[in-house]
Amino acid sequence: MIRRLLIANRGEIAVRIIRACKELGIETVVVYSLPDKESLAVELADQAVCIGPALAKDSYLNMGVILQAACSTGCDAVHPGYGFLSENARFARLVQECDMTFVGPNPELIKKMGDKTEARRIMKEAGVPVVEGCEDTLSSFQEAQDRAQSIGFPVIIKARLGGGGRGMRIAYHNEELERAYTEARQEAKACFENDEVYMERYIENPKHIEVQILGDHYGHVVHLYERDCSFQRKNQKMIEEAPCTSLKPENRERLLRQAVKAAQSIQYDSVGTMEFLMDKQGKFYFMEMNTRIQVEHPVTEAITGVDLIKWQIRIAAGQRLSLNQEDIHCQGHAMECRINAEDVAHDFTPCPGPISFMHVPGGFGVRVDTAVYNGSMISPYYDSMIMKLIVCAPNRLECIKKMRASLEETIVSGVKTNIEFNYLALYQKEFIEGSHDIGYVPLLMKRLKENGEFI
Ligand code: MV4
Repeated sequence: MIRRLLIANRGEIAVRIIRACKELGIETVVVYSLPDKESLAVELADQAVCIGPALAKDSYLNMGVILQAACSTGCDAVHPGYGFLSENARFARLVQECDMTFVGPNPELIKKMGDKTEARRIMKEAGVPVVEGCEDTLSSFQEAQDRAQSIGFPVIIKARLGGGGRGMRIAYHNEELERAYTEARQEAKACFENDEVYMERYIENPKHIEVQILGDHYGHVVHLYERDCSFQRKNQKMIEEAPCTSLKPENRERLLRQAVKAAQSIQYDSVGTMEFLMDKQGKFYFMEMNTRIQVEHPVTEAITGVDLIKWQIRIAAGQRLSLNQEDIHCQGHAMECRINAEDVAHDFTPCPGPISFMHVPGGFGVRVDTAVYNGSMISPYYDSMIMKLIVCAPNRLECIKKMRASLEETIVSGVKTNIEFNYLALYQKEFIEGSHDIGYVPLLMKRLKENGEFI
């Protein structure tokens, strides 16, 4: 088993990992940047090592200093959390070369799934439905035109090394294709230092559904049901829930079966997520696989009662996944609201600053994951999420009501937040029906502005 684990992350996920380690009897070392010196994670970990200044590239993305911190404190494992180095195959490999356990999948799998055309090929091979599109990257604009002709508009151009929505452009007509192609390549080059792009038919107004997977080193793979993450804006999820109520039972069964089959086909050996889009006809298509723990993992924990971080660590340490599919049940409904320090009225611009006062809700079925406290500072250098509010109840409507009550109770003073926006969403017809798709947030924003909110 692991004795001492380094957490290469910050904020609420660092705290979440520390808590899991305490329960597992593992000592923790957290790394931090200068502005994070007073953070909750630094307070709660057994040891803390300063790794540099605020800019992520000089601290939380600096592989050299992080590995040095891990070695010099005698760690035998590294947990990357989400974001930062969590899907960096080179980092994972370096951790292993330092004779430490990387808490995540085999680095080869990170690399494979990070290459979106490769992931598409693998999933297609495994018999998982993928959207109509090209199996290879586009070699010229001429090829893009030919492909678009045969696929039919609208099409989407995506970066080979992309994911999470960066390096993507949609073309609704032939006239928009050249620009989409050029811009996608430019953005891909800037973000991923690789300008290779590929093309798919664009699915209009789908739902974003993802399946939580857990696999071990011995070929045992299970799913922990699905999440509906359709309430999002510019690829930033805002409300996530489990299960997805608009999924017909027969489609759910197929989706879950396909996701497990996909994970088995690559011998997936950690926590991971298979991301799908579901169109208006209820057909679903594999989009990409996330080879990390995700922000929204607590909604799955709430409906299954399974501690995903503890299993992620145990599996990395070589333990067998002793959960069988028959033992994993989906009970009730869970929902997460991400509370961000942002100005909703001004295009959701981040709003860093000091938290002068904060009150978090509680009660039966309410969980708050945060690293923010009275008097703490929201730094402009990192993302603006200050807390995750997760509630669970016997059914979706009760869950929505509990979320409303919890949001009413929440107080965050000193910075602007999206609390009220989330609250208003929970009273909208489409949200209550569960019929909202990935295009819903801008629609809701327009409606609220017309009603005199957020102007
Ligand atoms: C798509 C798509 C529609 N059609 N691919 C976004 C993140 C990445 N995981 C894949 N994404 C999408 N891929 C096809 N063929 C729609 C999305 C998408 C999206 C697109 C534009 C604006 C917001 C979006 C939110 C979620 C998914």
